[in-house]
Amino acid sequence: MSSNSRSYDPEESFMTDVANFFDTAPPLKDRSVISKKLKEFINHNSHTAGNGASMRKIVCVTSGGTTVPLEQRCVRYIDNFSSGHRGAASTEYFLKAGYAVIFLRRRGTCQPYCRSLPDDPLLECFESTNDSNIRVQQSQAEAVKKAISSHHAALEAGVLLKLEFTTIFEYLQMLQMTAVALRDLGPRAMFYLAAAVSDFYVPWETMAEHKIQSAAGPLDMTLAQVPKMLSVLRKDWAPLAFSISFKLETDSQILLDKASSALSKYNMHAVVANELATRKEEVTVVTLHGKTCIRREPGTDIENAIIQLLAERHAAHIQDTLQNQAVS
Ligand code: 9Z3
Repeated sequence: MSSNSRSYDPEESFMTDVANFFDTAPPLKDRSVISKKLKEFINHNSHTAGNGASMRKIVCVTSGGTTVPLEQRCVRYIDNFSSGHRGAASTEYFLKAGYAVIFLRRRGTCQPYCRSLPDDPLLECFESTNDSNIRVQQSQAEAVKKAISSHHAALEAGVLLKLEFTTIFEYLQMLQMTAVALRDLGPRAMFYLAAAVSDFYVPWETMAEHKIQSAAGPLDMTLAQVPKMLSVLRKDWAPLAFSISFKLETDSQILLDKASSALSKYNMHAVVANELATRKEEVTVVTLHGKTCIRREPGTDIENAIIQLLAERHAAHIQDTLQNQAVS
């Protein structure tokens, strides 16, 4: 073996894939605007409440599915299923629990406080009057009032920041920006990663520029693997933050094993395991201390109990981290 030949290092190869992903991704169009919003939001919520362990906690909730474009001037894309209900409902319960929330959602998916409104609120909540004015339909008045006042209250208090993505490229760049911006918060930051993130993608430089032509025959394409950024989040972007990922399966036989392996492989603090068909009724929260099954109680959302449990675990994480820092 020559003196400069090097053996394969999987960690180094992974970090090269991560760097390649970001280097070749199309840059975010409004990066400086997002960066400014994040800075102001974090600054505002770092100075408003308490000190030490009692200071305001900030959670980044991701929500909705990422797309994988097949063409640079995108006509077709692959999508990941997620209505955004989990993220939107969780955001409401986090706000209720006193958290400030960075809500990173797929454009067009469910938003906090809109869950009780009809699918098309503009067309279904309003009606025109005889004198050509517009008014809220009586049957929707309570729901509309509640949605508007809760939403405005959160924005006015500066405890809700909404950011939007569509593609896997936008999502991962925005997650990285958010994580790095939250790093100084240490254990007070939480990541609640409910977005359904693509596992495979077409690297930008190998992607067709124009619409792929059907006259060329059947489409045969190889998708590259998206580097799993969960471990980078834990190791580099925000190592002290309390990080929760979600594991979605359609086969209940493999769900809990896959969740446990995600917990250790990506060094998560908790993995919320859910099955597609029953996700609104039952989840299992997997941590190093064991598995907790949560079922929806009648008259409430399952997210109510999920956030209660995670907020308790997060408080313990903050205490532990601060104690360790004081000792060392
Ligand atoms: C989830 O498992 C979410 O709970 C759902 C929520 C997407 C099922 P809805 O938005 O559904 O309320 O309709 N999210 C994570 C899905 C995911 O892609 N997880 C990856 C995986 O399972 C890990 S990052 O491999």
